[in-house]
Amino acid sequence: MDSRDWGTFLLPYEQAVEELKVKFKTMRSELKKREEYAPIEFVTGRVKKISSILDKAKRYNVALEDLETGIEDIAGIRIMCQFVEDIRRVAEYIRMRKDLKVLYEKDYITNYKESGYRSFHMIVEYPVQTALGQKEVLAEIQIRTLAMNFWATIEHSLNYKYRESLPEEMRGRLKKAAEAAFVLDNEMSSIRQEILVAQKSFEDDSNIVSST
Ligand code: 0O2
Repeated sequence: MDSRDWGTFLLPYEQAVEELKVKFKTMRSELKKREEYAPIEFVTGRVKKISSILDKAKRYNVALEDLETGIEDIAGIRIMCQFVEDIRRVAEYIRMRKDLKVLYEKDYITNYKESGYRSFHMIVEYPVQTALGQKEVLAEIQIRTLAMNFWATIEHSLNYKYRESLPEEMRGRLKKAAEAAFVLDNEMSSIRQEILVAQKSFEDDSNIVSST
């Protein structure tokens, strides 16, 4: 493929990323208006770099003419949540949508990766309306907490810088850092839970006082 072919090949993916970003940002504002806090903190999206597509195709033995079906994360959306329990809720909202089809899910939170990576992935089929008609594209939606995102962003940039040559000791420390992020997530959830319980009992007490 020359650069012009790549340009047209990536067009529907760029459209899918732009549209899905708008849709999930809209979901965030809607939920924020309905409730006191939104389970979505922020949303980002990207189209995979050509060099990464080629790297992955080589790793998975995918021929250039099979990229559309063989590489599922050319279009990528990332949804960041405050709390671990928000992730399941957001995943459920996505399953209920009529504008995309969830093909399968990868739960790297329960089954975290060897590196320590945690995130919930959903591979979806999304129809884009192009000038030439409807085209189904695959997209990967990653749902994670702010702490999981903090870890993954730094680990990704260190791995990218040092490629495969990251010393074993560093990998071990990164894995420990991922555990620390997970402990932090659990502690934040537990603090929140206690605040909610205290709030509820405070509200119940004031209801009793006002009704007497
Ligand atoms: P980019 O293009 O740089 O954003 P793979 O993990 O890629 O060999 P698989 O099973 O297809 O194979 O992975 P999956 O589940 O589709 O996940 C791929 C994406 O998940 C990665 O994209 C990352 O965004 C994220 N990810 C997976 N494992 C790790 C990890 O150990 N550390 C970090 N930081 N991120 C991970 P790319 O390919 O890196 O994408």
